Amino acid sequence: MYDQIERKVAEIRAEWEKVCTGVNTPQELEELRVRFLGRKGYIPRLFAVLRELPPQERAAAGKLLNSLREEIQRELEALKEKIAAKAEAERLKREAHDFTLPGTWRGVGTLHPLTQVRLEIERIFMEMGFDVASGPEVETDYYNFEALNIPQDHPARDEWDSFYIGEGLLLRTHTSPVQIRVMKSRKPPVRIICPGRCYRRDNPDATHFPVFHQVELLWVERGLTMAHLKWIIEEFVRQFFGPGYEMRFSADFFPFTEPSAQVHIRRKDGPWLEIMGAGMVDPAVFEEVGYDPEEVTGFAFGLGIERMAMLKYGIDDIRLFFQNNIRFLEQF
Ligand code: FA5
Repeated sequence: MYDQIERKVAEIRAEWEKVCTGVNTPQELEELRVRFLGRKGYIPRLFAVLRELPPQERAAAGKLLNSLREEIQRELEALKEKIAAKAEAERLKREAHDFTLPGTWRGVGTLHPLTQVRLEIERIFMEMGFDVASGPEVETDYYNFEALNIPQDHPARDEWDSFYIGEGLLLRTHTSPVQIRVMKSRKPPVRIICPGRCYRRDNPDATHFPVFHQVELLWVERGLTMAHLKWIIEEFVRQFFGPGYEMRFSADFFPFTEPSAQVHIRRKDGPWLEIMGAGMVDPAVFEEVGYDPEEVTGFAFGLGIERMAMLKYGIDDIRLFFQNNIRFLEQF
């Protein structure tokens, strides 16, 4: 009987040695484990036979069988590790990146032309010593009109057709309310600019849009005159446009400045385009903010950013700035 067991063990070992070299996947490995060690596998079946052996042979045969089982278990473990290592190596190879390949160019965006123009305007005035201030786009009737000497029912309100969004609240029609906010919060001298968005119920055409941008300027100090205002504007226009542009300064009316002016610019022999309203701060406005009009004088202007960009880049329709057409924007 013992001889038979010994022969069987040798047969199983021979078969194991034959098949174990051909295993490549975890599934194949599992099939082998079941074939040799599973509940109905070769080795457990042989253990069952062992019970029928006479006691004096059983111990020796059991030892033989145990060592075969341990050997196969050890080798299964080793194979498992080998297969896992191979799979990992293949995965790394498959997922490896070749960093020497040329990349896919996704393009770099550019600043919107209106942003570029705003930054350039800010740069010029900051170099002249102006601070940049800001104020809310949702404004009260008081700051947008009343404090600027434009009472309810004043005909000048017709010029600024407004978007009202509630009792006494509107989208600001110009950046001039920031003048009031700044003067109420600071003592003179004041020297600020304020770039920002404005809203009017204007029908869109080549030079108007319901949403547009202004830069407000305000300088308050002792002894400022219209000559200073004119010089600042001329110097700014010279720096911003360079040669090849003409400027025209003419009389205008605003309730919050006296005297008031408007400025037109044209490029070579192109059409004149109004770029700003300006003037000497009206004494009534100084009184409203608690400044003494006998002590200080000042001037202000409100400049249209879109109009500046149109003149600089030779764009004849303001609506192009708001269509977000990439072929248009890419040119800047
Ligand atoms: C004003 O808004 C005054 N607050 C300017 C001012 C400030 C005068 C300080 C005196 C002292 P006006 O409505 O003219 O003025 O607008 C000024 C500029 O804003 C215009 O010259 C134009 O360049 C621009 N602008 C006005 N409305 C529009 C619009 N719908 N679309 C594009 N630009 C506009």
